[in-house]
Amino acid sequence: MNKILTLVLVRDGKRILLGMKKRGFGEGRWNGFGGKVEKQETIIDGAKRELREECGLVSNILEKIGLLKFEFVGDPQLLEVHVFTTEQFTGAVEESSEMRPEWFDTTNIPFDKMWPDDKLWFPLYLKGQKFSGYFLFQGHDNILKYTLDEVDDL
Ligand code: 6U4
Ligand code: NA
Ligand code: NA
Repeated sequence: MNKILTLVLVRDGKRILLGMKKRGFGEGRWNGFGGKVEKQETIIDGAKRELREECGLVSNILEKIGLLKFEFVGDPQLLEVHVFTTEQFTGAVEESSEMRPEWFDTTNIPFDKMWPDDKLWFPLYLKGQKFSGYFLFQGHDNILKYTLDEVDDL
């Protein structure tokens, strides 16, 4: 069975909020906010919870924009990452034990310190195009093959 994860990208005009992951999966990389969906919650509720836990922001208007599947050589479990975005949120950005949030200009996204798939699908995200992708990784740095499609519905 796939492991279901969420990823939330917060936009404020030309800026995007990313978090430096301080521990665990993706440590040392800038990423959106998110994590495992818990048994009793819906995917979107999991996304909202992780957003609040990891950066302090509250949003009730998350728009689904992408579905990403990741496979790692040697690991039979597929990761299924549901990607959301929002421009409407309340609260104040706060550092958490897991993430150090920082605003970036969308013309200056730190792709060198992000998951390598991000530079492939961010251009679609930034132009408002929904997407669906699959990435086969060797370790955490190398993409052996991938597919990435623009979609109308997710
Ligand atoms: P705990 O330890 O419970 O806080 P949890 O929050 O459940 O962990 P976490 O933080 O390990 O899960 O979730 C991984 C996060 O990394 C999710 O937001 C999805 C995201 N992610 C995983 N692979 C990714 C990839 N290749 N590219 C990307 N984000 C990825 O942009
Ligand atoms: Na998390
Ligand atoms: Na979690």
